[in-house]
Amino acid sequence: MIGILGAGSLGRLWAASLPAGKVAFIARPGESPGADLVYRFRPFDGPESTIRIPFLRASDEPELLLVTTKAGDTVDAIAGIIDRIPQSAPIMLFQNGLGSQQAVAAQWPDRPILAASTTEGANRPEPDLLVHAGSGDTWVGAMTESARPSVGRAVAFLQGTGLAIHPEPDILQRLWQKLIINAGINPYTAILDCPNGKILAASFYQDTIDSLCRELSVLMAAAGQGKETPDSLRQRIERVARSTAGNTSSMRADVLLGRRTEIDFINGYLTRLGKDLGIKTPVNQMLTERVQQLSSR
Ligand code: KPL
Repeated sequence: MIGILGAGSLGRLWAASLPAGKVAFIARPGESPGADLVYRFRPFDGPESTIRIPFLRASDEPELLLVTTKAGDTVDAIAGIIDRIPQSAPIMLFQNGLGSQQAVAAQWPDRPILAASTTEGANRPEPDLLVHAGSGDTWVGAMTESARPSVGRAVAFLQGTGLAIHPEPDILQRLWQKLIINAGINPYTAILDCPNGKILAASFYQDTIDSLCRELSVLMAAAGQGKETPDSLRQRIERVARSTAGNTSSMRADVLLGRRTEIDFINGYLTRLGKDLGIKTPVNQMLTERVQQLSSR
């Protein structure tokens, strides 16, 4: 049995892709789901179907936990249900950005804590409709040395789902690569209230992106994540902005829906890291504050 904590788009995508009867959502304390979670699933290719996923019963012992909550909810959400998870079950974290994964690993150092980085695209245009918009890859690696032996077991559980999953010896590096892209696209789309591709022609973006990429390049090197020039980071960010030009980023979507954004785990994480390492990060800080103001309105 695989338990899933967080019934958003990604949690529902994994639930729909795993064999029926092998997966259950985990209710948070205070939630008392009477019935199964039922939703329509529109796969990448193929006909739409109805998915019915039960909630974990008191007698069920998950062998693997997938955590698909928002970054800011993760520690509290896990704390609420950790007593139901056997000590040996790998806990796989799917959060965007960085900071929440380290917080979980620090809070439960004796648990096998893994992190995943995924390029699967899923969204919910209606509350009970899940669309698998783009098929991608998911990489899984250990957040701590002691979790390394659990990676193979966790990956094996998720193989055969139709979603491509791979073990990753250096998951932190993958999370950093994604962080750079998110740091250079998401706040601009939220502040400018536009799809990803439209940021490129905006003067606010053009006036600040080079300074942002200089900060990212210095932070990456100081964090032991290798040397990349500001120019090559900018090119990477712009390639993704162009290839996802019509997308509404997750951060813009959060602002539009009045939800808390993940800015504290993207540019906010980079700002905190800069403070810890004595590196100035005025552009990351400005972007963080501007997005925080948007979502507090
Ligand atoms: O990951 C994304 C996000 O929206 O969070 C990008 C790559 C910007 C695609 O929209």
